[in-house]
Amino acid sequence: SLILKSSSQYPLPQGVKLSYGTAGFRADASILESTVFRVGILAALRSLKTQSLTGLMITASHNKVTDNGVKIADPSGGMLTQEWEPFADAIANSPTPQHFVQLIDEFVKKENIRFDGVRSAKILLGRDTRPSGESLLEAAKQGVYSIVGATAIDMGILTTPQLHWMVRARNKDMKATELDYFEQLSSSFRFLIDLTPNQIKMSKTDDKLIVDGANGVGGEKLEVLKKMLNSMDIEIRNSGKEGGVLNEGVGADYVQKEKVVPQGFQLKDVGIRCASLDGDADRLVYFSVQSNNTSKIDLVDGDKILSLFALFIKEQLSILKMEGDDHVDENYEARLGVVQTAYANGASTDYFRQLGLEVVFTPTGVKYLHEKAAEYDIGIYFEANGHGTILFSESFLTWLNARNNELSSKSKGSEQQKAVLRLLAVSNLINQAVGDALSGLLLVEAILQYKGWSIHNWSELYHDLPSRQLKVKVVDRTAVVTANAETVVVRPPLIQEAINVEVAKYPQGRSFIRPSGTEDVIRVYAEASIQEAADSLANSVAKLAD
Ligand code: NG1
Ligand code: ZN
Repeated sequence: SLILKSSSQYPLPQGVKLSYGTAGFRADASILESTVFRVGILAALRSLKTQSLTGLMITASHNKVTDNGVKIADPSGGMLTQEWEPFADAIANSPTPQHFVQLIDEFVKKENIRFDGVRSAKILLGRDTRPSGESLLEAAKQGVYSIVGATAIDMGILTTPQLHWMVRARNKDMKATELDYFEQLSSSFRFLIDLTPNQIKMSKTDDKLIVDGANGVGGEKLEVLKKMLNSMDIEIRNSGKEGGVLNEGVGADYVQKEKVVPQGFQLKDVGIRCASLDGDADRLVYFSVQSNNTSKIDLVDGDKILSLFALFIKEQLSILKMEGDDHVDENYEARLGVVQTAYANGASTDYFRQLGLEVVFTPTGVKYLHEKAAEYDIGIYFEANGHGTILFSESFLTWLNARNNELSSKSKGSEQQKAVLRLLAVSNLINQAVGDALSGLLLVEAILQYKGWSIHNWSELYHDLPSRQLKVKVVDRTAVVTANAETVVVRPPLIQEAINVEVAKYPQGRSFIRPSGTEDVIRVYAEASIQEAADSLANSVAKLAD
């Protein structure tokens, strides 16, 4: 068969063992060709099965430049369905072309995938700026083309969220080019800004934003977007054009984990609002340079972005509910939910509960958070590291549109109509497929303007509890099994009891361990009322994990 012939050209290197993990396959780029080729086939099969377009993205996000990775976007624009992950693992590790073809035959039968030519497979391909991306994209195309009748559409260099957005838009028969993406973001942003109360004007220094592009794809895309925003003062550093290395001493992962300034930021930036993207622009954090120690930053992480979004949405919902000349039955009880992981700072969770919001926890990994958030009318999810978005239910959007029409005739320009329009604008601005640093950044900027807030005002919403993250190298990370959204270890036995004993020694102490889904390590997280305590708790728990 065609698959047998072409897969013989992509043999699996010796000793490679890969797992689809939290974010697709990732490894040193030099060993990934056969994997990417096979994922090309997988994306085509997924397209045939769903009779829709799928996506394939080549990126290793915040990992080092010599790494790369590959993942599939489902027709919804979200991550590959979890049901297909075991098959993804099986084909990526299949030792010979013959075995590989056999696996595919069996799966095609089991899933009842038909090759009747009624509708052939279509896959949108994208990659980040890694030098290895070009040849890996070629391998992905070869994979796609080994399925008869399949089409690969090469979109070139994109951010991960752009690719996901395009897959979603195409399957909804909406405009889906890169220009459409920029137009949707910029027009909904300008629309939101136009709805900012007039009395609020920013002071000059609060106007400026400096963005660290992680020397990746995000900086160059933001340059394009910026031209369509006209009114915004954005300076982009580490765009990759100045010769810096991708993710090296720069980017959202570095800034969030190390809590230090990225390369290219210095003393003169004290007091200015700064943001940092990761290598494929699906993570966003904000920060400001500390005036007393210019290597240190005040971090405004994913949890705090979540807080700002939740606060704004909650405000708009309460304006909607205000009593006017409307009937109560026109009110829609929108269910607003906040979704976090165990890595969320405890102070953020307390803050949400004080606001009276419903908070739920899922295991680490966007696929879990996204799924949970989709259960609400408005579901907001974020990982502390800066990956997240806001999801709106179809029924709520339908209601908002109907409400807007009604208010247009009854009380045009009323506060209630403005709130409706703001919520609609947010649903167009914020990426509905996956966390997106560029759309997230524009929403943060719009809300700060709306509230007339500096980054300092925002940061003061609550104070993070001091925390520490460590990783422990182990022989077999799968030996650790967790439950309750990864907050409790169920295996090996007795570890959880020992963790509890340590935690009890510290005021406001909290700690958990879990196997990483992307690295061969056990991650340790600890927080406590002071930094020394968080450090010491993390260290003692790390010893237990070893
Ligand atoms: P793992 O390696 O499973 O902890 C990391 C991040 C996740 C997610 C994935 C995918 C932390 C603690 N973990 O997963 O949140 O972003 O990478 O990139 O930040
Ligand atoms: Zn990323």
